[in-house]
Order: sequence, then C-alpha cells, then structure tokens
Amino acid sequence: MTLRLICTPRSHFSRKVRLLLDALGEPIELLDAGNVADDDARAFGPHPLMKVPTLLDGARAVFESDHIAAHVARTRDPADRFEVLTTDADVLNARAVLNGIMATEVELVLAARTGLDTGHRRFGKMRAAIGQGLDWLETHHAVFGERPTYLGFHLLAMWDHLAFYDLVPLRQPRLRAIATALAALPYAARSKPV
Ligand SMILES: N[C@@H](CCC(=O)N[C@@H](CS)C(=O)NCC(=O)O)C(=O)O
Repeated sequence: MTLRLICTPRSHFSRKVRLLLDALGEPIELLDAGNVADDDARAFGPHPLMKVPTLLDGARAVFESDHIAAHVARTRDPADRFEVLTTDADVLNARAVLNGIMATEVELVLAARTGLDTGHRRFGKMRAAIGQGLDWLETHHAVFGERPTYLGFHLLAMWDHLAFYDLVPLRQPRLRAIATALAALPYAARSKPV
C-alpha cells in the first residue's frame, strides 16, 4: 500500500522524510495540510498537536519526523542504507542540534506569520541560538561523512529552509559545501522549498 504523508511543500521536518523516501525509491502520496499556522485540526489528520509531518501507512499513523524515518527504515529498508537507525552518540547530538534549529525556525516563521513582533528579545535569543547551533554543526561537520545518509538529508532540509526564509546569515562554509553536494542528488530538487 502506498505511503501517505501529511505535510506542506515548505516544511523542513517533512522534507527530511521526503528525501529519505525519494532516496529509497519509495512511492509516496503527499497530502498538503495548507497553512500550518491555522488551527483547523482537520488539516492535520490524526496529529493532536496540529503539526506536520504525519505518515499514514495503511491504518497506522506515525508522528514525528525521526520516528517516521525509523518506521520507514524498519519496514522498507531493513539494510538501513541511510543509517536512520544509528545509535551513534555523535550523530544523535547532531540530530538534536538540527532539530532544535528547525523547531526554533518554526517559532520565528509562525510568529511573523501570525503578526507577533519578532523584535522582542525572546526572538532575539532564538536567532542567536540558531547561529550558535549552525556554528556547532560547522565545527562538527565530520559527522556528516562522505556519502548521503539521513543525517545529510536532515542538514539539507534545514539549510534550504534557512536560505528560503532568510532568518539568519548563513556563514558556515563547510555546511554550505555539504548541502550543495547533497542538493545535486537526482532526487533532491523535487522537495526543495519554492
Ligand atoms: N518535532 C516535530 C516538529 C514538527 C513541526 O514543528 N512541524 C511544523 C512545520 S515544519 C508545524 O507543523 N508547525 C505547526 C505549529 O507549530 O503550530 C517533528 O519532527 O515532526
């Protein structure tokens, strides 16, 4: 049965899952939730927190991008070619920083979209945290390795989203080089935010 993903075209949390599915050649039906700032629960399917992505695998719903990726690896790619199921602490730390940056981006983007003053100092700290997170990833760039993995898909999804929304200056040359190389993969353009 074809997998379905409740997502949006610009969602970076959705894109890392889409990149994994496209890398695996796994067909996917995309269900667009629309404006994620809206509070019409019906758009988000079964997710009680009104967030995307949610994977629908037959009757089973899976929340959380990394849990979705793990479900996909366990059920569609037992060889785990993209190292989704790793327990390596360095990779998990990098994932935590990537997820933290991405979650902070969501808060900034949705604050602006719903009319909050993003000049408030709470949002200033958020922008600073994104910058420090990027610098940390730059220092630890070796964790991304030489070949495409789910961690690289995660980086590409974050990088293109940051570039799209222009939230902070992107000053990390090694991260840029890794993201540029991954963007050249044949399946990367399909999910790029436009
Ligand atoms: N931890 C979640 C984060 C999901 C998330 O924040 N998604 C954003 C879109 S990229 C969203 O739906 N935000 C709506 C909201 O926060 O109200 C995951 O990894 O799936």
